[in-house]
Amino acid sequence: MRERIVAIGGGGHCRVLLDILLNHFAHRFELAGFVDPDVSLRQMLGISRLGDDAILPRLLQEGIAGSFIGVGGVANNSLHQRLYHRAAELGFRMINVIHPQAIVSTFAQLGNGVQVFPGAIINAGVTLGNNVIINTGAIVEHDCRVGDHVHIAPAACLGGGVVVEESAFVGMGARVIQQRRVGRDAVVGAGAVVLRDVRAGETVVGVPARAI
Ligand code: JB2
Repeated sequence: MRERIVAIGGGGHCRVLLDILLNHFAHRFELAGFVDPDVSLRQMLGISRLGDDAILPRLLQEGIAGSFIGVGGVANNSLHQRLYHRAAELGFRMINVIHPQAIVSTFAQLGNGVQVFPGAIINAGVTLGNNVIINTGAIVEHDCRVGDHVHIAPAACLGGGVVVEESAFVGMGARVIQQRRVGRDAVVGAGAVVLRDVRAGETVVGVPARAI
């Protein structure tokens, strides 16, 4: 039997997730709809808006037991993080959405609510926490440790053994050389090249990356 699931958030990030689920996982999941506070939204890719977050407990009671966070956010993971905690606390099973054309080593460990987009590569020995986004074409080299709620944006690259702590954001096309650490809540700007550790809460940009 297919698992009934609901998307939380119905913007651009959700569109990519719906596309993956509808095209590749229709045999496993039945998309009941999405919840979003924007009342002007009706449908996305044929999937209906069911209401706002207030209806989530009722959906659970109706047997919609699975969910995923459809909000990505750029440089700010707070909404993505808050919605994940709320859904998990309510009791939803937070599903992983892994595009079949992503390469994920069988020697990588993935948490719950993990999203891996087309063309991403995750090599052996990697650990991804809960609610992590590895966006389109991003590379996570061997033995990286990526904390909860981290977002690695499209085409970003983490060298071997990099640690990205909870809720940090690595922007599009950024590169972090091997063995460096990106601290909790830090932001690495698009295209930056990180040669030294980035402190918690710090924003770095440029080549080589410097704090701003
Ligand atoms: O509290 C909320 C809430 N607040 C905003 N609950 C729920 N369920 N949904 C919420 N939203 C909704 O998230 C907004 O009403 C809006 O429909 C959606 C955010 O859509 P948006 O397209 O603005 O952002 P996104 O996070 O889906 O996509 C951004 O981040 C991605 C990683 C975009 O910049 C994309 O281009 C990017 N790829």
